[in-house]
Amino acid sequence: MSEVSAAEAALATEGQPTIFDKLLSGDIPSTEVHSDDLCYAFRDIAPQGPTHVLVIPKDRDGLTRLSKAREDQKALLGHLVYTAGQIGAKECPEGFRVVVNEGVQGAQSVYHLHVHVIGGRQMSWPPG
Ligand code: D5M
Repeated sequence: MSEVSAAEAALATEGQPTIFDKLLSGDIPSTEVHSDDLCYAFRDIAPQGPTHVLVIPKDRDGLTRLSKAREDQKALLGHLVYTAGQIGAKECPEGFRVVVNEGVQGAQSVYHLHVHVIGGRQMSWPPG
């Protein structure tokens, strides 16, 4: 398992195309978990648990990070979280965690909003 360091998070560039664009276009491979009109879910390349899935909007449309969400994107946000819950319920019936990392101190490294679904092991609190 790897960690996103503060330095890596600080280096991530907001507003530029991200690796998730290449993943959505199929230029780089990913392991699909779910796909619909609005979102794509795939397995994280550096899993933090037996299940680690990322749910992303297919159209980033300025949604680089949670704090940049517009009022007209509320339904999309709901859909992303709903989908995360459905995936978690299916793969991790004993429980799971849903996380959105935000900005440098939140250790965000990819500026295309994504919802992490992590589970399959016992979690602790608080997070690091
Ligand atoms: O999380 C960004 C996440 O994106 C991190 O957990 C690794 C994951 N990642 C990065 N590149 C890939 C590819 N190519 N496939 C699958 N997963 C990937 P953050 O919340 O921004 O720190």
